Amino acid sequence: MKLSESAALTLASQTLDAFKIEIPSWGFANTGTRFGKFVQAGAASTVEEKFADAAQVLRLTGATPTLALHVLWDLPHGVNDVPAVQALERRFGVRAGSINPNLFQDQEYKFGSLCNPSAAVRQQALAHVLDSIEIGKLLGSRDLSVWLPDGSNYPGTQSIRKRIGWLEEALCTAHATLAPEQRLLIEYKPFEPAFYHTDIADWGMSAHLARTAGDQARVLVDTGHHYATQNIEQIVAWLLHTGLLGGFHFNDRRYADDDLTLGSIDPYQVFRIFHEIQAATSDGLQLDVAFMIDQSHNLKGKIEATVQTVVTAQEIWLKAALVDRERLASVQQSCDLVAAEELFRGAFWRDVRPLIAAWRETRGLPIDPLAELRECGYVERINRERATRESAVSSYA
Ligand code: LRH
Ligand code: MN
Repeated sequence: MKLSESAALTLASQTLDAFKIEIPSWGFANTGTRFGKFVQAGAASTVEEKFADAAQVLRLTGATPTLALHVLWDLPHGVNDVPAVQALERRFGVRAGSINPNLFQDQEYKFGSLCNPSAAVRQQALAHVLDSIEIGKLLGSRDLSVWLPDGSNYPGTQSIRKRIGWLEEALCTAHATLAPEQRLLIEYKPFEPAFYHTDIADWGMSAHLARTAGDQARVLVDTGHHYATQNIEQIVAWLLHTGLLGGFHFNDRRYADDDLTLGSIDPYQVFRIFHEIQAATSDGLQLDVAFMIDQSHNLKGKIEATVQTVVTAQEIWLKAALVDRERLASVQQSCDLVAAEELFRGAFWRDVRPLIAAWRETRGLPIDPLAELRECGYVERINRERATRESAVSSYA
């Protein structure tokens, strides 16, 4: 049943009012690849500047109330930095979002962090995770998002099964310290920086660890952490079916974990993922899925790339909301393949930008956030203000 324009606008308003996506503090910092970093004068290097930039993105898009924090980059003094972050939350009207421990930059983690054969190193890594959980409690942020670079580079050099045991133990201990409203999100990645085995390499391993850790643990799907041939929306369907889907790190890639801007390479991929979530919701599944962006903006302007990403996510989320799921269910049931595909893809082809512009107008948001960013002079101002100091170039690819 083709929606009337007013019905489409009503649906668009409901859909976009509810759509929130978290932005990463590290998306505003100078980052690069192992081959080099192209420094941007206006890049943020303090947590204060990251909150200021996040406030701009919220002003322009209305969809990003929380900022993901990476502990050693944003709270280098651990819990002692919490009051300063709380002051920034009040000043900039952006709340601290997911708390991400850094288990990948300390020299001790050469052979792993929570999976390291050395009990002392495992203890050190666990202590950092427990600190991060404490920071989350004090900030009232729900998700503790764990990613491990742990693995090995050569066959026979590590006991894969022993490492599984150490990991289960550490995540159970961490889970036991969570506050009732907190969640432990376990992120998987098939390779890099390890190139023979990675301890949490796929959704099945993450799902097992989540089940073993406890009922506040979930799986985090980073869209860049899949082999090119993997069907990510099928993995999402399984995690929805098993109640283990906790959240996403959205980005895009042509080859591997390229951390490019969402929808820049394969916007239809994001549409297929969003459809699985919206279909599960309309089938009555109670979902609690955190949408987060995890990108590194090495060449694009960092705030521009973040605004572009949020706008693209809003567009694709609304396209997925416009799928006539009732009709789709019936042509799927009757195996009318072409009718199903045309209906499904038809929603993706639909240009929803006029609908979103109308919604922004009703919400007092800039009709064209990217144009407003260019006109408001914020980027020019921070380029001037931040150019004076030696800009920190954090070493993360
Ligand atoms: C690892 C990862 C992880 C973050 C890091 C910034 O590739 O996706 O989520 O800790 O990027
Ligand atoms: Mn990630």
